[in-house]
Amino acid sequence: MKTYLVTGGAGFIGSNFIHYILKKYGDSIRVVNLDALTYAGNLSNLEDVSGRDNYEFIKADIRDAEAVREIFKTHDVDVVVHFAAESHVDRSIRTPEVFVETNVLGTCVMLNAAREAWEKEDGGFKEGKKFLHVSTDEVYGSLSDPGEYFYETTPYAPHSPYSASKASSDFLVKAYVDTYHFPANITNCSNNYGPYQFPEKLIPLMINNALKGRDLPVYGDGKNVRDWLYVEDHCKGIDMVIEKGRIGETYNIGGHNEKENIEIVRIILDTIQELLTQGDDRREMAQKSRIKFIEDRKGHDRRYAIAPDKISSELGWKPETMFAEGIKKTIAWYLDNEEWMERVTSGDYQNYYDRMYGAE
Ligand code: NAD
Ligand code: TDX
Repeated sequence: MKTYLVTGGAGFIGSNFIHYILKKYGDSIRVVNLDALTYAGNLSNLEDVSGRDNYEFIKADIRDAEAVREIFKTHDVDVVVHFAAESHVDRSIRTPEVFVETNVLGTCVMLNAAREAWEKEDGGFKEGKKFLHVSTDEVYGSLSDPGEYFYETTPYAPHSPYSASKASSDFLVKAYVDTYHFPANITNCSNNYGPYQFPEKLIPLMINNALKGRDLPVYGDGKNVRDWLYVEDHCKGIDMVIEKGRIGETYNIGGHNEKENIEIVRIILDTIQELLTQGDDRREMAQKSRIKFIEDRKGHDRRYAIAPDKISSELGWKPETMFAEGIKKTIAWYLDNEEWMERVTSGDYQNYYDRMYGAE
């Protein structure tokens, strides 16, 4: 029975990934979810799987080498899927050091523990072990020319403290591959959207604000471009790389779905109009007049766009959910899960929001 150690499994992509593999592999796998439950981690994302015999949650910090080593001692881990990170660019601009600690040092702790558990006496590694490091397209920097794309060979040029910390963690993984022949893969994915995303990121923030009749804060001229992928398609890509990816290789994941931020906000407003019936207060509140262009993000990358040629041709990955369908599913999920939104925004979220955007 294969054991997956998923770090950051209580976060947005991690919880979607746990749902994805438990649905796909059922009781034939075991899942251990290691998460420190920061502001971004929420166990209610996993309520429906928490009672399963083949799922276990361990509250631990990836920076805590002792705690992580203990997990490898008590579980025969086959695959590490390393999601745990500080993931929000705006927060990294305010507190870069937290990003270095979790994303760089935390990744080093995970790599050391896996290496210690998996290395054989002859310096080789036990059969069937793999460390999948989940990374981002932001490590490649920013694009301007519309015909340009990020390939696995594109040189790293991170700009934000977040992307610099992710780039550093990627280089650490590459160093373990080159130095120890450590069995790892890296995936660099574009912007994800879907259920369980914390409302600090563009799409859930705009959905939440629109439904509550709040301002819709768009940075700069709103023309920065992101390449959006439905989270389940990302999870499928990660699973394929775990199963079939060549050891030591990097795979870019993205579905050629580039959109300007302002277009995303307009699509969200139109979709809310479509999904809610006339007379619903939330429908009346979600108006374009609420769009406010505000001060730009410092060092704001202009455009990201992934070339997924390698994962498509080598592993046969392709996205299944087109944006029109994915955004509808996502908004419908937030409409059905207003309680989830209340819960995640009831703690420190309001302080963060007021600091970031000013109190309304
Ligand atoms: P998230 O912020 O929603 O979740 C991060 C999770 O990690 C949370 O559950 C949090 O509690 C946990 N965590 C944070 N610090 C920890 C620590 N020190 N020890 C243990 N757990 C800790 O993030 P996400 O959007 O799900 O992103 C997951 C991963 O995917 C990250 O590595 C991110 O860089 C990468 N990624 C994200 C996107 C995206 O669009 N969201 C795109 C590409 C790559
Ligand atoms: O209020 C906002 N207004 C706005 O205009 C917010 C929160 C964002 N934006 C803009 C900034 C970006 O151009 O929208 C775009 C998307 O912003 P985010 O959702 O913060 O994502 P981004 O900065 O692109 O980073 C995301 O994608 C790559 C994730 O947060 C990362 O974890 C991932 O690695």
